[in-house]
Amino acid sequence: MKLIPSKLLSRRRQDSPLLPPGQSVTDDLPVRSSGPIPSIRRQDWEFLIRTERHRDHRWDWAEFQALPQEDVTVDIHGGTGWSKLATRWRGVSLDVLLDGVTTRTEFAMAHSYGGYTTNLSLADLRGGQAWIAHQVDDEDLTPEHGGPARLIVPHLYFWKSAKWVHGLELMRRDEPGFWELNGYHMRGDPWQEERYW
Ligand SMILES: Nc1nc2c(c(=O)[nH]1)N[C@H]1C(S)=C(S)[C@@H](COP(=O)(O)O)O[C@H]1N2
Ligand SMILES: [Mo]
Repeated sequence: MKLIPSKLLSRRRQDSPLLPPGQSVTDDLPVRSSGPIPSIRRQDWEFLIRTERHRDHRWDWAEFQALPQEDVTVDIHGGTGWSKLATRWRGVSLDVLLDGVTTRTEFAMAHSYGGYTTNLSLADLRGGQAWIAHQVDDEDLTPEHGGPARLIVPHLYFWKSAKWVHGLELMRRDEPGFWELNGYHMRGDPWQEERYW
C-alpha cells in the first residue's frame, strides 16, 4: 500500500472533478440508518408499485429475480459529505418495473419495510438512473445495508436510496418523505449541493 500524505490526499480529493462540491471520499460503507434494522424473509418480500389511481403492480421474490438483471458501477454521495467511488450493484432497473405501469403523475414516494419514506420524481427513477438492487460487490445485500433489496438512485444523495424498499406509491403531487420533512432537500442533487431547503 502506498502512503500518501494526508494533506495531499485531502487536497486531491477536494479538487477532484469526479466529486460533487463539499464531498470527500470514504473507502468503507458504514451503516447509516435512523431506526432498527427490519428483518424480511425473501418468501415474505414483495415489491409493489401503486399508481395514483390505486392500481397495484406486484412482484414476489421469484418474479423479481426472473426480471432482467443489470450490473452497474456507480459513485454514491451521502448528504452528510461522504462519497464512495465505483460501488458495484446488481438489480433490476426501474425502467423495467415501470414499463407496464400507466400513470399521469410525475411523483413517487418510496416506502420501506420499517416505515422509512423518501420522495422521488419519476424522471429521476427512469432513464437508466435507478435500480432495485439485491447485491453489492457480488454479495447479497446484508440486512444492515438494506437486504433483501434496496433502491439505488446514485445521481441523487444517498438518503434517496431507500433500504428495505417495499414499493413506490405514485402521487398526484410531490410530498416530503422522512428526511425531507426534517429539512433535507426535496430533490437532493449532489452536483447542485441540494442538501437542505
Ligand atoms: N429504510 C431506510 N433507508 C435508508 C435510510 C434509513 O434510515 N432507512 N437511511 C438513508 C441514508 S441517510 C443513507 S446515507 C443510506 C445509508 O446506506 P448504508 O447504510 O447502506 O450505508 O441509506 C438511506 N436509506
Ligand atoms: Mo445519509
